[in-house]
Amino acid sequence: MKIVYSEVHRGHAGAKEFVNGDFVPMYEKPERMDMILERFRAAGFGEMVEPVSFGLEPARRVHDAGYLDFLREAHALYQREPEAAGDVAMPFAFGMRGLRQQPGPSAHAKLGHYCFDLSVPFVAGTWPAIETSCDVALTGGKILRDGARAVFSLCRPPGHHAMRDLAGGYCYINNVAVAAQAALDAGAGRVAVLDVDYHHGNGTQSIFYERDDVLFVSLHGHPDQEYPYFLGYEEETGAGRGEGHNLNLPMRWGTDWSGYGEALDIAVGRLHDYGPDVLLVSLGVDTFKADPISHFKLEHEDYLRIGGAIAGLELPTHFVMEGGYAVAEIGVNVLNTLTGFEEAA
Ligand code: Q9C
Ligand code: ZN
Repeated sequence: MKIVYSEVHRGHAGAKEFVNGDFVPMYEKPERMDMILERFRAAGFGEMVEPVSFGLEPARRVHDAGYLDFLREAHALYQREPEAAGDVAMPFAFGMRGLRQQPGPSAHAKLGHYCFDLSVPFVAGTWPAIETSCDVALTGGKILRDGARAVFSLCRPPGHHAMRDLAGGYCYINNVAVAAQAALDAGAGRVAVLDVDYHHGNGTQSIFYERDDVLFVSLHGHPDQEYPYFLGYEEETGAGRGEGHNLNLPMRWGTDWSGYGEALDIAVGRLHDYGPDVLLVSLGVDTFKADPISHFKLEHEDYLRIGGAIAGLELPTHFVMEGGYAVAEIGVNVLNTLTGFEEAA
C-alpha cells in the first residue's frame, strides 16, 4: 500500500493545550508520526510517497474562504498585536451566542471567532503543516483514482473536528472532508466516510449533514461523557436531503471489543447498504486501552479485526490519519489496522 507522507508537519510543534485547568504540552505532537514510520520500516510495510500540491481550491469546496485566510494568517496577525504574548497564537475570548458574529480586525477577535476550543495553537510552522496535511489527503485520493485498491494518507495535523469555519480538537482543515469532496468532484457518484477515531467527527458530520452524496458513519465515545460533547448523539441522522445519511454509534467509557465489534458490524452493514464508489476511513487509534486522553479498551489485535472488517466491504479505500496519543503504541495499532485490511482484502 502506498503511504503519502511529508516531513513538513514537524514545524507544527512546541505549543501547549489547555486541559483541566492547566496548559500541558500538546498530546498531538510530531513524535506520533515517528512511531508510525518506525513500525512501518521495521515491518517493511508500504511504499512512501511525497504529496503534490493542489493549492487551496479543493479546501474551499468544504471550508469558508475567510476561515482559510485566517488559518494562513493567524500566526503572523497575532505577532502584530500589541498584547501578543510569545510565539503561540491561541484564542481567549469566544464569539458570544446571539451577539454580533463578525470578527473585527484584531487577531484576538479572529482567533475567538474561528476556534472552538484551546487545542488549536498556531506557531510559525502551523500553516505549512496544515496546508501540507491537506495535500497529503488529496494526493492519497489521486492515487486511489489512478487505480489503487487502498492508500494511506499519513496526515498531521488531523482533520475530523474541523468544521466549515471552525478549528478545534487539534484540527484545522478537515482533510477527510476535502478528500471526499475531491472524489465527488472527480466523478464519484457517492462516497462514504467511516470514522473510527475515539472522538466524534463533528466537523465531518456537520460539513455533510444535509447531503445525500456523502454517508457519514462514526464510532466514538458518548457525547454525554466525552469530547467534543456537543455532537455525536444517535438521534443525529442527517437533515433535508441528508436525512438518513448520518449514523452515530456512541459508546460508553470502558468499551472493549465486545461492544466495539458489535457497533462496527452495524457500521459496516450500513456502509454496505449505501454502496459507495469510494470509502474514506478517518483512522484514529485513540480507542486503544493505553491512550492517555481516551477511555475505550481496545487491544493491539483488535486493530487487525477493524482492518479486516473494512476490507470485507470490497471498496476502494482511503485511510486518512486522525488521532492516537499512546505514542509508544500508535505505530503497532496503525500497522495492525492496515495489515488486517491487506490480509483480508
Ligand atoms: N480530557 C483527535 O483525536 N482535548 N482530537 C480533549 C480530554 C481535545 C482529539 C480533552 C481532544 C481532541 C483528532
Ligand atoms: Zn480522537
